Amino acid sequence: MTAAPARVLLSLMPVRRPVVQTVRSGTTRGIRTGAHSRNQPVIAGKLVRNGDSRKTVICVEGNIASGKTTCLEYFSKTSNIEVQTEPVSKWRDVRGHNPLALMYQDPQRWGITLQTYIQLTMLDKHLSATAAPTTMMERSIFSAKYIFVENLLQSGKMPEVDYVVLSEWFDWITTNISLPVDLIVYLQTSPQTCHERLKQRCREEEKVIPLEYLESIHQLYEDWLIKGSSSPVPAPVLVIPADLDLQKMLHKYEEHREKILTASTKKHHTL
Ligand code: TTP
Ligand code: MG
Repeated sequence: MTAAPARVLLSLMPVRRPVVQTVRSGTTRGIRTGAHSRNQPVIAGKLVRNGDSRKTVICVEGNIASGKTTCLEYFSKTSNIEVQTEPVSKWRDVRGHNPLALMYQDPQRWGITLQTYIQLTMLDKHLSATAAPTTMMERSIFSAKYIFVENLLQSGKMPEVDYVVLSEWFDWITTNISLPVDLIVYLQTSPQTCHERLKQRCREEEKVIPLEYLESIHQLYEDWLIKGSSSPVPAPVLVIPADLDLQKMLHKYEEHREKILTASTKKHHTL
């Protein structure tokens, strides 16, 4: 019997119980919803990844160019941690199209296209199986929605109908699929620092980003993770000030290593 790829297997079961159900390998047959299976009792619970004992998930959050990838690269050298970098290359090239560039050119028209795809790729990252007991990921499905989609709406760059459709998808996903996060590491920067770093790294699509855009994203992050005044926070938050230069940041990560590793092994939080 060939081993089933865990990343595509989902089964409907109460969250955090051991998996007892056999699921066919490599197909979407593993995905069952009580609502659609006439002969099965409807089980209260969420879809969870199959065959995978509960692993620790840490999400690294922060403004554009706040240093998330550098932070992940640093922790990738720690045994027991597996790092999932953001699928930004996919957002720049999906079957030859570049929805990221299109969104920056015309957010009204292409915001929903980009954000729908980002939501899918983030869901995929949350559900991807990793060998290590701890996974560290760049951002999450939550910040894509609570920060970027919200920003498009609030700045008048997303038609309300697009926002509503994206929200319906997001609500369905988070209601029906278990996406546990154990710790959020928030790299807190000033928008000015991010603007400087952005100019230095010179990603073609991002040349049009003004300081005001980074200020809006910053404000939304602060409301979400510091004030707790906007959307639900799915896990405890560890704030790391991240305006310092690279070498000092690496020291900071070292200082926080134990805190990150121990905090993430405490109580599990499921949204
Ligand atoms: P980031 O997710 O901030 O990734 P980064 O690599 O720029 O950050 P860091 O330097 O800290 O590693 O953004 C990638 C690009 O995608 C950026 O142009 C913002 C854009 N984006 C959206 O437009 N919508 C979204 O929902 C997300 C998550 C990103
Ligand atoms: Mg990055």
